[in-house]
Amino acid sequence: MYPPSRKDFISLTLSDPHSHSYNNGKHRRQSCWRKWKQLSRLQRSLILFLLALLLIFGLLSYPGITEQWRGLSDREDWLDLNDRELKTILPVVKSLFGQAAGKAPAPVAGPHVQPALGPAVGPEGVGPDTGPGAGLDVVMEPRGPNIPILAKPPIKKKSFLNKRDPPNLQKDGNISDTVGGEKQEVVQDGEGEEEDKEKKMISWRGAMIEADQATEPPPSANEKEAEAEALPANPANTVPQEVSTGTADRLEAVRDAFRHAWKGYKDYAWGHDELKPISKSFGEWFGLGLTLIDSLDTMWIMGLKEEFAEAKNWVEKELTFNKNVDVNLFETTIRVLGGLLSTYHLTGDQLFLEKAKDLGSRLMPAFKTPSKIPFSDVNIGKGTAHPPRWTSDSTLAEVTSIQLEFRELSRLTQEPQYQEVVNEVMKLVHKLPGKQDGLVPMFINTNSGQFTHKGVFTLGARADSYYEYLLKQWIQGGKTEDELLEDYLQAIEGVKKHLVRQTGPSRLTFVGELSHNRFNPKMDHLVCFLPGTLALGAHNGLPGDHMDLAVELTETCHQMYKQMETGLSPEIVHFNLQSSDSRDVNVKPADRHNLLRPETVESLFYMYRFTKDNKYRDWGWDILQSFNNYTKVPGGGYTSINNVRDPVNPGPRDKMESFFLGETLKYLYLLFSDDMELLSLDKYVFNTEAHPVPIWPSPPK
Ligand code: DMJ
Repeated sequence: MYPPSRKDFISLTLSDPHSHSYNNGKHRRQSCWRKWKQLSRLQRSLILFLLALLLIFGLLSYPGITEQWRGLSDREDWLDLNDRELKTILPVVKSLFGQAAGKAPAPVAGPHVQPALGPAVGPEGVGPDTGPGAGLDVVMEPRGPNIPILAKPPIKKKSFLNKRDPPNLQKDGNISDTVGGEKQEVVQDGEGEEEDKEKKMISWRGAMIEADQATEPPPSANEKEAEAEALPANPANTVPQEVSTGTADRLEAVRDAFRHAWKGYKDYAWGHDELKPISKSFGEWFGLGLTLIDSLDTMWIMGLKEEFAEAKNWVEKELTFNKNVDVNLFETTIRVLGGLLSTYHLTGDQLFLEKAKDLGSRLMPAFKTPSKIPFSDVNIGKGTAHPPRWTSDSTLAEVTSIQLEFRELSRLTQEPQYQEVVNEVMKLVHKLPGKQDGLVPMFINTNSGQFTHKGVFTLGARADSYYEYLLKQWIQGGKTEDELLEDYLQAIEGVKKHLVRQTGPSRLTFVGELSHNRFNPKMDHLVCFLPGTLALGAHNGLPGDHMDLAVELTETCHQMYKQMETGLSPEIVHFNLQSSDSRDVNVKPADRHNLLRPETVESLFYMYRFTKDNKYRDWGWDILQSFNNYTKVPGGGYTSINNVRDPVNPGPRDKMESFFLGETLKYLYLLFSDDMELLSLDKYVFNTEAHPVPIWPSPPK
């Protein structure tokens, strides 16, 4: 080898037809240098100019630098305003452990022995008070020795299986702010500046799929025509507003909405993942009957016996996990495993537990990684797992929001391996460097176990349910797992310090994002889970100012609906920090869609349960009316829409997400129910897909 003799040259590769045999680095560089010297001054200037241009483009595509250039000036003022020392948290932690928990710290060593299950839930006096196993106290028998199936995972190089396409990141969506060097939005407004382009992406919990990745063909011309007819063109043509607002009427209105959604699913998508209500067809994601399973416990709670019986029959006869299909670990866990476990708890029917066990064991290969941070995808038929094709990273929220379900599975089956693998993830994340005052980056590498894409913090897509599950695991486990509480309290302090701000015009409190120390007043609708979680924490003895923040954020989430022409929130809003401007909320054209998401009604449910303030019910009622007015499809089903600002043409997207039945309608029903014992928040904790699992009974002292 010839070490280069000098380093102060520009290395250019100029094609030289006579230099094929050249493979010596030093000679090649010297030759380049000679060529360079031989170029005319004009030629050299031209090349240097081009290189400079390339460099500038390269720098501009790096978000942190871009933001500095754009010169966001308001960040520092705000940081000063909200600055709090972490040390203020620690006494809280201490006092909490002394008072609220009232116990010496004790890590969860294994599953609790007996689930103390109450009788099956009967809703509002109309529900299935008798059903398979209703009223039974289910006692699980120990299943023999607890042998973890995960010994030391083999250290092997990551393999990319070509099962999923690379991401097509949405320019103005959530992920693109950090991935692939896309520019981050740092200025407000911009509404009307961008073209209102047809979006090809559908966002779910931060991951993106192309609309045309679905298995069915794109809509034909006829289908498009049908689409135009299917949705009412303006509110005058819509279903008349409910005039009565009594509790019973509201409950019945939610049941009606569910029945209507279910009718579409049953008629056109039975046993498939999602209904496409406009084209009267279906979409397949994992081929597991997602909507059907997500809906089971909602039907039970609403007392829809007939519908439940039909669905149960499908689970019994048709549902199989023994199929060669790649599923997303997180989505399958929260929707399918969570749905089966909660239905088991509500009904006591062993069928659902057996299915849950089968699925849980098939998801376990995801954890066989060098770092023990699970892969995003598992083939439940083959028992293989892999990351997405484009990266060996997993999304942080995805690997830290499967714990409630796996832990519960261990408790029910007396098989500790499920709990062990997910607890290990939490332990690793707990001590990982790269957090900022408890806030976590959005990605984690499955090989190294380290955070990647550091410096970007959000409570929205890709990070949200990490925070939710810190608190909920702590509650599930009987408030004994100190590290979870510590991480949660620290994170909420981090949120207050770095992400919470108020709008200029009306002083609306919101949660923005932080990218390399630059504040971005952007908030995903997904963040609207936070007020409910904060309220749940305060209800469980956490600081009172968490509840104050919850009240303010709930108002903001309500405004995200109220200020839109359809009364429905967009996917993402940008808040106005300037007091001179009269608008609080701006929406970019690419963010105007509504996917029938649940987060705001979820928080309304928690807020009503803890305050009994009727305004939360009224806000929920308004939202239900808006769903009926702008997303209800005649003939059956509801659809996500493209434009919440255009009541004349909201732009149906032809997709009913399973969480509309699993979460949105369930939370609305619970919001309007006067029965506080219907899934009492002192007995159950809801997973991030609204499937309730029991809070574990305290171990015997
Ligand atoms: C649901 O799948 C879950 O609520 C998840 O936590 C977030 N995304 C959707 C609903 O918006």
